[in-house]
Amino acid sequence: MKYKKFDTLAIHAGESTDPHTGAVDTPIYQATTFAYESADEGAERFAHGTGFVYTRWGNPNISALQEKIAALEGGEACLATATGMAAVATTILQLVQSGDHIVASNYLYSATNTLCAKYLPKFGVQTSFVDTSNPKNVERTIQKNTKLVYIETPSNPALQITDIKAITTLSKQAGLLSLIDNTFATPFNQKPIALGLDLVIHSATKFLCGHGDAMGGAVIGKKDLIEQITKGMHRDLGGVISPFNAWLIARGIKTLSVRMERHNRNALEVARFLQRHPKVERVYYPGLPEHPGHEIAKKQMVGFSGVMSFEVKGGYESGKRTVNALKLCTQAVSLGDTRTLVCHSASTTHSTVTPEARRAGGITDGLIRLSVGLEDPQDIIADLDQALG
Ligand code: LCS
Repeated sequence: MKYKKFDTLAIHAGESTDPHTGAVDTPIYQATTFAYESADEGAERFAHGTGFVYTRWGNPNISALQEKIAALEGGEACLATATGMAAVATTILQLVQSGDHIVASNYLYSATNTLCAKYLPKFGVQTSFVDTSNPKNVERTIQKNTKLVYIETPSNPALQITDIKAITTLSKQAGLLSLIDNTFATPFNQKPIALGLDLVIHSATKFLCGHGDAMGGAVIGKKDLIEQITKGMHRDLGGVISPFNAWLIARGIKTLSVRMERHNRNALEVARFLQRHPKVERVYYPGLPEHPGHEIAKKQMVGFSGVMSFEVKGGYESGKRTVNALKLCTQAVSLGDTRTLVCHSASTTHSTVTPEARRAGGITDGLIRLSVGLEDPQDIIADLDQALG
């Protein structure tokens, strides 16, 4: 029987009972290489990809994770990678060639921005960064040699919202591939493939894993595109996820629904508290009606996820002082963990981005990013209150 509901798929998709022991979910196949009975069988595996050969080419735990993520995103296939950046880099490098052009959001995760702005030009690929919250900016930036459009919504760390449907429509009209980083939303809150987008990318290190204990990435889309990336750049560049990390992330995803419901609820409560606080200049959370992307977010998201940013009055020093005074919320990069993580963006995650690019991406000096965890929201609020005070 084929199950279709999200909660059921999160638990059952990709899992298989071990035929040798009856272990109910996929055991960990901590192996680099897989024996074949004869040279003919080896030749068959190499030629047609039937069975496993070498973990850089595939492994039962990686397959299990890929099947689970593809099912949740509603995509035909998925490639799981060692990190989110391995997914971003491998995908883009496979799809472009010298002379191509990319249109991208001017508020991408910092390493994705660096890849497009600093490294791709070395291979003759140029990127135009535009404010994709207005799709007209994308439309007017498309050139004859544009190959793909790359968006991130909600974006890291300032939570800008891009209209996925509008980007899909204009990409299709122009014959371009459309890509989205869906890390912040997760497939629980947002399903870009159902809105027509070609490829969905994740840092699985975040909410998909959910527990801050494994790095991973994923790209999901049509079978032929995923196969092209898998059999192309991925195998040769080698950004392969370890079987143990694939297993940990697959385990994390089993509770994705319950965790995301709680992340959504806690974050909304914390955002409302911060919005009322006299020391807070502004709160960036798409769940608040005052957010400029709220109406679009409401249209394309089930919930608004667990990450927000807020600006404290007093700029850079005040931002640092506030995070230093927190006791329950942990100062650390990353997001999507069970515990609340907090980070002063200008001095940490975005310190390598030029100040101009930072400002263009909405990252002001006093901006604090908060990944609201699964603790009791009253305890999180009390900690923020004492730190701001
Ligand atoms: N995409 C987004 C939206 C991200 O937030 C990150 C990492 C990545 C891609 C890359 O994923 P990774 O290779 O780390 O698995 N974001 C981080 C952050 O905000 N703080 O530390 C890492």
